[in-house]
Amino acid sequence: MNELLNDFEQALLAVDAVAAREVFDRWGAENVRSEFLDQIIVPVLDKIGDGWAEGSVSLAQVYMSGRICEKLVDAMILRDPMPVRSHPRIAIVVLEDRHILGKTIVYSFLRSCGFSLLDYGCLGVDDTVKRAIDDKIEVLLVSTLMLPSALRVKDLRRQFDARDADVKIVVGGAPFRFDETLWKEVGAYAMGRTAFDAVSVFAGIEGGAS
Ligand code: B12
Repeated sequence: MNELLNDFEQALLAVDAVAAREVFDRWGAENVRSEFLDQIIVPVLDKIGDGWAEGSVSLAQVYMSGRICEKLVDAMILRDPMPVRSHPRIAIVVLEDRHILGKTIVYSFLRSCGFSLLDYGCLGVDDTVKRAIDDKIEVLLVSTLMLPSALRVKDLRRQFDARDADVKIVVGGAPFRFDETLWKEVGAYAMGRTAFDAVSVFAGIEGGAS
């Protein structure tokens, strides 16, 4: 496991997409392929992000690491989608942020599990509120990677409440993984650490949990 993590990190830092793919294939020979996301991609990108914050990794390396992972995720997730199932009206957005990889993974993963959802891309608070109300969204998945963006979820909640819009906000992304209570502070309905968590949140909503 450590060897795979290390080899994947070295492949990303060297901007070597072929070597990154080779690590993914090695993983897939013995493990559940979709677990590559949370077991390898997320921790390695976290580490690369820390390296950037400390000054040992360049922004270009961070950027290219994200691009290589995006391509890998696209290739692995959308292969065998399940039939569409019935569920609340769902949309996903990257709020006040440009870090799209987590959103892309959650979106693709949910679609591959048979959920049909709208993808709003990257939007600010006002546009998100307008679109969610126009589309009669019942569950809004919000991905943020920067703390200031995560804190804007409070404004989102306030604006929905001011319009009497019963939209359940489910949050995810690094700030919520780093601070386990932040989702409550910003008024979210729930938080997911991984793409898989979103599915259990929906199960709770359909089962009447609140
Ligand atoms: C790649 C990256 C970039 C890339 C983004 C490429 C892209 N197309 O997305 C680039 C180079 C462009 C970039 C730019 C910047 N970045 Co940056 N970046 C990262 C890095 C290294 C990895 C992020 C990532 O893609 N992770 C992999 C994905 C798959 O993980 P994830 O998003 O967490 O998603 C998983 C879960 O969280 C969950 N999930 C995510 N969303 C949701 C939503 C729901 C509903 C659910 C259920 C689950 C869920 O599911 C996913 C899969 O399991 C992080 C480090 C980190 N620790 O996160 C820094 C990081 C987020 N960046 C940071 C910063 C500061 C910046 C810049 C401001 C740098 C600059 N000075 O320009 C800009 C800002 C861009 C902007 N306006 O948004 C900081 C944020 C610090 C903070 N506290 O706010 C971090 C934490 C780095 C650091 N250690 O300082 N960045």
